Amino acid sequence: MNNPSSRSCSNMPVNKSQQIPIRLIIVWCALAMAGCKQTGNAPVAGELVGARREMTKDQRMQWWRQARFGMFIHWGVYSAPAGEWKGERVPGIGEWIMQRAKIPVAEYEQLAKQFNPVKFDADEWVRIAKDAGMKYIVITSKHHDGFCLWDSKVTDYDIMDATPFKRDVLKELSKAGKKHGIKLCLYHSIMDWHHPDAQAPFYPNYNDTSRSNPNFARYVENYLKPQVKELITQYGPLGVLWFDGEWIKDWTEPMGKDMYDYVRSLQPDIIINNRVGKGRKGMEGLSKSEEYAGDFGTPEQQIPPTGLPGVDWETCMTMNDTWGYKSYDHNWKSAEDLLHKLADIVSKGGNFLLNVGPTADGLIPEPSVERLRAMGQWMKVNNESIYGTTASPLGRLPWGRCTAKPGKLYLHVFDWPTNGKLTVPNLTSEIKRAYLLADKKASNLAVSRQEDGQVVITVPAEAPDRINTVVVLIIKK
Ligand code: FHN
Repeated sequence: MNNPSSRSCSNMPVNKSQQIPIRLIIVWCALAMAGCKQTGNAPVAGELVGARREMTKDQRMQWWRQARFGMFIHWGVYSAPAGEWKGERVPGIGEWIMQRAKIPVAEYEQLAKQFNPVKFDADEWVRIAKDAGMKYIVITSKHHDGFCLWDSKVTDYDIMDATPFKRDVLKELSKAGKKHGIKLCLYHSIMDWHHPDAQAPFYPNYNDTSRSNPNFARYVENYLKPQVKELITQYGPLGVLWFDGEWIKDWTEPMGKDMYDYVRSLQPDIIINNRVGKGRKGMEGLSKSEEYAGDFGTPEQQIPPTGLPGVDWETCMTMNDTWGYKSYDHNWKSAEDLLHKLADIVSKGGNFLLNVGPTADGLIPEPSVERLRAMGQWMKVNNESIYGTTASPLGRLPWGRCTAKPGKLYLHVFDWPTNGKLTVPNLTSEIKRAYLLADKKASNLAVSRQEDGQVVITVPAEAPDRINTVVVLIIKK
């Protein structure tokens, strides 16, 4: 009597000829996947990976280019001292307090013992991002101080083993993201001030870029890569892996390329920023050339002066002057300024990654929530002029910015014409129709072309939205 399980586990009548092909396909898939994993080589666009064809870069970047707006979250044990050490205010960005206050590893580790964010609510954070009109979240899984916000098997210096909180924050955010349709992305620091094979021995100057650690390769193979694998395989699929801290002496472009391929072999459709390698031109953030590893450029705290046709880039920016929470940093940008920056960035073909620095008890500071709420109100009415748009074809505009879609232009008017005449320079296309995006009836606005070729649109005397009113132009393709 045959043993059913050995022949066909489903007990369905299966004829001999049918059995072989199915098994063969399964074995072949496994081999192909293993081959890919073993080589750690990034799959090539169009290549068959297991049973599916590899995505082109355009296909991989599609959701990201559509999204345009995301939330950056800097959170960790540095949120507890909140910019003060031993009663002294420590200048500079809050997440660098270990370096700025020259705190020895053993002393800094004690912070984990007091990190207990009982007010942390993953759903609440994801909802705040979603209601602001953001489509993805990039959270610091591990920043330069080495503390890990997930249950890592390669260290006890994490939220499960080193804190009284003992909840896997990344697991909860991953779940909430799936529930609310917000893509989870992870920031991960290559530089590590806590690990003995990385920069810990450089104390008191952990960020000493002239020094090298002879055991750094061991850190990469036995710690950095295994943790990256944990993050992708246990909290994925991720949208983006957002590397940082690549400026250290021991990190090289070949290591960056190897890491890029390794990560893509674990999740072929993932997107990886250009800080995986050494291509970044400082805070300007764009890559020196296409040779360098990474899928998009990362300007920091600045916006490129012009559009960059064919280049994927994302400006990351703070709402005040720090990424990690500082209790006394109240230098908040206004919601108006942030909305103008969003339109400016998208009008140049970029994404905007706007930061929040939650408190040690797990709350996003109220001034940040207020500004995100205001941005959300504008996005509710005007998101068509942001999502999936491309850079302006009109160059500089005196009263605002412009974003584009095939056959459509979105004029973002910051300075409303008091005479009710909006003049649009450099627009040669034939205009079919013009209307206010906020006007549900989309009533026609009068359009004329002056002798000097400039287009004039007659608009209401009052701006429907004093921060940014969008006028839509339907143009001949
Ligand atoms: O050193 C970090 C800093 O703490 C912060 O994380 C920013 C965010 O992009 N990146 C580095 C500075 O370039």
